Amino acid sequence: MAALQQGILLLFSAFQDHAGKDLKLNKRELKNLLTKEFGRVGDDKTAEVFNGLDEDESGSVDFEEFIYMVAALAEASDRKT
Ligand SMILES: [Ca+2]
Repeated sequence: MAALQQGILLLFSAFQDHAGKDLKLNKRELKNLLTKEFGRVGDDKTAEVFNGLDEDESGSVDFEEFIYMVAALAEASDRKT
């Protein structure tokens, strides 16, 4: 399997683990995901990230919106090295 395809499947699997049946993250689910993947995250930071991700202001973060966060994080960590 191509590396990119594998990466996307991993991302989707992490997203799916937290998003539940509706495949959308609410604020609590996003906090769980951030805590699991990045360590303890406060409510203020969660709200900040959530509001930044919820492009269409639907009150939830879908996979497409979630991908933007991953891309931004990848870019940020790329700059550090
Ligand atoms: Ca949304």
